[in-house]
Amino acid sequence: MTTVHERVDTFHDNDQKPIGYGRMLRKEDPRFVRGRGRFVDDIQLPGMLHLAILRSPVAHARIVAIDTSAAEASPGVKAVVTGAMLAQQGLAWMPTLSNDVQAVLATDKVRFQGQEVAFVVAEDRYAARDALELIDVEYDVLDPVIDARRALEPDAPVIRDDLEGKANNHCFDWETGDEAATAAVFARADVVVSQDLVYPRVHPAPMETCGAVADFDAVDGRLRLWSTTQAPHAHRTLYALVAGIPEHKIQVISPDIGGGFGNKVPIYPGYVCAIVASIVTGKPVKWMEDRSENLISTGFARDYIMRGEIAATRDGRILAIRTNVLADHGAFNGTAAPVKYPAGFFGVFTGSYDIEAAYCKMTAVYTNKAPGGVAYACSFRITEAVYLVERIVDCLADELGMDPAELRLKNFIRPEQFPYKTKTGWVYDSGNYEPTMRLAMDMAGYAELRREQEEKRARGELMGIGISFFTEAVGAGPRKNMDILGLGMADGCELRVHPTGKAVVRLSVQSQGQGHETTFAQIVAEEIGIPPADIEVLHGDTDNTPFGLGTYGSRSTPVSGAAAALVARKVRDKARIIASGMLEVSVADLEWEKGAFHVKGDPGKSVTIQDIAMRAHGAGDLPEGVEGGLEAQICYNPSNLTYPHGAYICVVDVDPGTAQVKVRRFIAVDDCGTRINPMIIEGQVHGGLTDGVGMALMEMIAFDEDGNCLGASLMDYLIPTALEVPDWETGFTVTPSPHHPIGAKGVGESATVGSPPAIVNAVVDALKPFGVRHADMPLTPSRVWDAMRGQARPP
Ligand code: MCN
Ligand code: CUN
Repeated sequence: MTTVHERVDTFHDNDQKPIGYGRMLRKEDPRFVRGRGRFVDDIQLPGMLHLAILRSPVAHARIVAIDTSAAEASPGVKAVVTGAMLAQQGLAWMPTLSNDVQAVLATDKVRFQGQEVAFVVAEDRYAARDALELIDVEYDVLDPVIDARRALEPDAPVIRDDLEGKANNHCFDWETGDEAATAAVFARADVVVSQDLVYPRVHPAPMETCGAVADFDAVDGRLRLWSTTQAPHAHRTLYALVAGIPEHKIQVISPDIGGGFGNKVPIYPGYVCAIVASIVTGKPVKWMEDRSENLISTGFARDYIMRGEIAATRDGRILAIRTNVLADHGAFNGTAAPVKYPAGFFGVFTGSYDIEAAYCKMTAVYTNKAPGGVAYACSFRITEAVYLVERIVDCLADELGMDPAELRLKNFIRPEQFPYKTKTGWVYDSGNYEPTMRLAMDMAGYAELRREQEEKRARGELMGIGISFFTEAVGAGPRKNMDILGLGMADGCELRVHPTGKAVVRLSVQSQGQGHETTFAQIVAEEIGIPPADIEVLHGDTDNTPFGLGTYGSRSTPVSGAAAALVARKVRDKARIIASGMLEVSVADLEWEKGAFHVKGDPGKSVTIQDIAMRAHGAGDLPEGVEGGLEAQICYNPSNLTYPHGAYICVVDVDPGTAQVKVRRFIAVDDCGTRINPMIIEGQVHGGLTDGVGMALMEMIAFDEDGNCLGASLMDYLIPTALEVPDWETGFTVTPSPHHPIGAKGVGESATVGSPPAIVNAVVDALKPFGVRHADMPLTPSRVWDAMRGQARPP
């Protein structure tokens, strides 16, 4: 383990050519800063038509009749399609990524406000939108179920009466851990603390909304689809299954993506509508949703109502954690998680602590709200798990009168216990928690902050210090127990070195802003000694990249990053054989040093990778049995996930007059194993921390009792800006993953996962003088005010 000192070849100019990991500027940025990115909405095809979707104005209603005649007569309109028309082709319903079905266009009922009811295809976007208003839909409005707690009441209206024999709103049950063993530990514990917590429904709100351009060629039966997807290969397979078009005739292209944050993992009805529209009209068709459509109808996140319980000894040894969760999955279960994990990786709710027993019971329900249930930098529900454990550990510290840092330090899994099997069956690959925590405390000046807090409290000022310590599980597979709709979670990768020593690496994962064009070039550069500037990274096009399951759950570095390193080693192995022929020595007599093989003991006798590449393609003999060319392809199946960790400390000031929370300082120490590009990692962390401020203090998708979504624009659904966030203070430790070829762990979601509990813990800490032990997110001034008043002690 090392601390803040970086092992870097620092280089800020891509023309310099050091090999290896370091703060290389992003190769993709020259096109982005010049406004030359190519996003789905930039795609213009000759004769292209535009599609607009009519959405339900109500949350729950039976569709009595739809009259499209006026819309069809509207100028520029080419087609108007309803659910009934799709049903005739067997296309009204599609499978979701979690083995549920979702309506492409509603046929029988609408089940959430914003649900897709019909679409118009017209010559331009305006004509299409205008015609929507001419479609006349008669609804028979039904009572909606908005609160998950209401969903299971016997008299609650049944939402999914499309499912055969379904007489309630139950979606699934799930449990993990040992119920009896946990109950036994709770029964003998000195101290038991329980707390109800709500993780509100929030939205990823990427800058680019979702959209697609479909181009079906009726002559050769080929479909090209540009779409905003984080998982082009998985989507292609699903389209093949739904539309009956053979897979090799479908090309899914995910060009530049303007942020995903999980929002672009699911398949949305709009994508399917665009495909259908292109088939029906014989023309390319573009669908691009607007901001409101994105906010009200696409994959939301969280929406967990949790009860957390923690058992401990009087002196602060945590013994067991138990939780009961009510999960709101909306109208269709559109969760994107490995099939055997309907609650994602929530099972890591035991956190970073060495405990004796744990148990979770979860019930998931349908409600009249938009489908989804995983998106938003969550590492598959680890956000909720970390919030649960880090909040109840703080509640325990409060109960015991112990310092929350001290309580955590006392209960950490110790370095010699790794690999550590948790009580819910996860095997943490590596970790060294105490130095990470101590570094964060040093950077914060923890003891000094506590003294300052004490002085301020004496003066009636409200200052809070919040800690969170997290362990994430990222990098799904292994394929044997992780798949999406039967597709195993392993990743292909291909590397071709051209005759002049320039290379192309083809990835199955997709970048939506994380800088893969840079970091994957760095990984390959480190292994085969070709400068990153000479390595082109290709992704996001199923015709031109090997199969793989895509980007989510911060799996790119753990899975595809490993694949890239290994494919480069495979190429290097071949290069070594060619080099032995060129230098006329045996393979065993060669030594590799960044970019060249030389004869052992004779560094003057060497050939560079570029020399070898030319020989591999050129005239002249190659060693016996060696084919020409210098390329390789692999499919990497990880043996385990990687388990990054981090220690976050947040300092807030709460205005006692207005209840406004100001995040004054935020210290984030992350450990993602070997660091490929520290600049990119810091960017990922800064973004995730900003997300955390949003969720903790501002964001929530709210509904009124009729099921109207109250956050249909960014005026109402608040997201954080530079004004709400402090200057982030980041640090790091390095505990490599033992099974990853370069020791790297994922980091893309760490900060979103780790920061909300730190902020909430800080606010609750600030409100301690009022006897507050918990308050639910988002901690808006009104909620903080209520917490202060509701629980204020009599003077
Ligand atoms: N990295 C590194 N060293 C490591 C680990 C990662 O240099 N030890 C780099 C990687 O090479 C990559 C980036 O950090 O460039 C993130 O890597 P990783 O943790 O593997 O995560 P993914 O690339 O799989 O990205 C997905 C993750 C997820 S799931 C969400 S959600 C999210 C996130 O990344 N969405 C993002 N970060 C985002 N960042 C931007 N700008 N936009 C989004 O939509
Ligand atoms: Cu959960 S959001 Mo990211 O895994 O695509």
